[in-house]
Amino acid sequence: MPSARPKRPPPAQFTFPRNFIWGVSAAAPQIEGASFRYGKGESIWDRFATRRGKVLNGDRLDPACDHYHRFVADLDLMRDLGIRHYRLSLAWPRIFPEGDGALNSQGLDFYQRLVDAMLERGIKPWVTMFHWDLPQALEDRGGWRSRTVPDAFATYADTVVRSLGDRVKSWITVNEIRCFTEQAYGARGKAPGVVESRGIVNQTIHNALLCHGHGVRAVREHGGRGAECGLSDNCETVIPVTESQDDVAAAHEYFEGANQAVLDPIYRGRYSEGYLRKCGPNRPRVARGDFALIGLPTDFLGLNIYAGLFVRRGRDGHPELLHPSASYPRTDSPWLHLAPRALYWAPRLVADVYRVRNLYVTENGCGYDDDVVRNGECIDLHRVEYLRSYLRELQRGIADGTPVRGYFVWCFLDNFEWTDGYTRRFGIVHNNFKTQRRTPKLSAYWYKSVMAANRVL
Ligand code: BGP
Repeated sequence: MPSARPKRPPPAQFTFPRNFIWGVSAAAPQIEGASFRYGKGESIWDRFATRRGKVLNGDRLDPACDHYHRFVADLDLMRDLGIRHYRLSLAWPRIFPEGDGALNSQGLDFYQRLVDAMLERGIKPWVTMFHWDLPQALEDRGGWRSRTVPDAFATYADTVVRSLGDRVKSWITVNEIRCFTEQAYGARGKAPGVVESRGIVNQTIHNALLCHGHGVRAVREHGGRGAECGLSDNCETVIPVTESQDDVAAAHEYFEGANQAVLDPIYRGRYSEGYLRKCGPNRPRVARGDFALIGLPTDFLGLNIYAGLFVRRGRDGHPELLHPSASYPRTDSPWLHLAPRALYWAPRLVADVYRVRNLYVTENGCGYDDDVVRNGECIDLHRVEYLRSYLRELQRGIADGTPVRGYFVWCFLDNFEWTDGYTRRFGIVHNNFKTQRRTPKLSAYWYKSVMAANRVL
């Protein structure tokens, strides 16, 4: 006899959990413009961009998307696209032009107005305290090599949390430590673009970790009720070539080894023996109390995930890295080959290795140079397919139990894409940099429908 009870329909395929957070990301130096106005101080990126050959076509950070003057219209557009969560960053040199010392109240005012305008439109702010725009004045005093930066950051973090903490409840301390340390002091690709000894590079990482700790401390001290915080990390994203037990175990081992410098101090309150052995005489100088600060408990971990490293169990029994061939599909960013399974494996490995219970994908997206507006439309099919294939893997991970609570597309608007200037477009909204006209791309409308359905369509 068939039961009389009506059966509940199975959950629709590719559905995300209830209350899943959908959002978009951006960063102050990439969109605001007004680099030298309203009391803002120079950042290391403002300076770096003036150096010959550093940024494609000699592009500067001004006017970028002129978001400083156009934020009201940009937030209206966000609201119209159904965006309810926006990850933005604060420009440190807009608030403390010299990094420490005198406060520029116009800078704080700007962010007060911006956050108020977001809340009026039902958009929740997720605020990153630092997204690479170190005040140049601090670089002149040693930059990330020196503890001057964490000391100054402590005051900066206290100041921003005190002044915005009644309205901002989700804080991200710093964005992608390895990018503004290793790639900036150990390679010439990111500001300030100098090559220092390994010992100095390791010290820049340690000093960045101290800033993260101060960010957490500031949120605990001044954030008020319901305040949450975490880091946005660009850990090495490792993908087992096959999902056999052996390859998964190899990926696990590789992941642990590759991400110790940043995640061990934060989650385990120390550098691992293996890391210190690898550093040898170049190990960072650690002062008393550093790990207590760096290891302060956080509420979540943000992951910025784009490409992935393919690993298998090698013949010698060790994890073996496999390199994509020249014709492996890529975006227009040479480093960004397509690896949708990164969105399955990176959160899963982080959660397993470091026992993280709340994860957010704080960035995921792709850059192309040929997003053009024709007849009022920008048909970015490549981006729709990229996002769709990655999100399916994210959903698969969540269905398998990985605790990912939300996802933010990088990025809302085409913007100043660091050394790629205005050439590389990552936005779901097209920006014409001559007229500052915004045109939502096909991917923006597609993402709107995904957010509304809470499901990959
Ligand atoms: C991340 C940054 C973003 C964004 C993105 C694209 O590392 O946090 O700010 O720029 O990558 O990267 P890129 O400009 O290096 O292509």
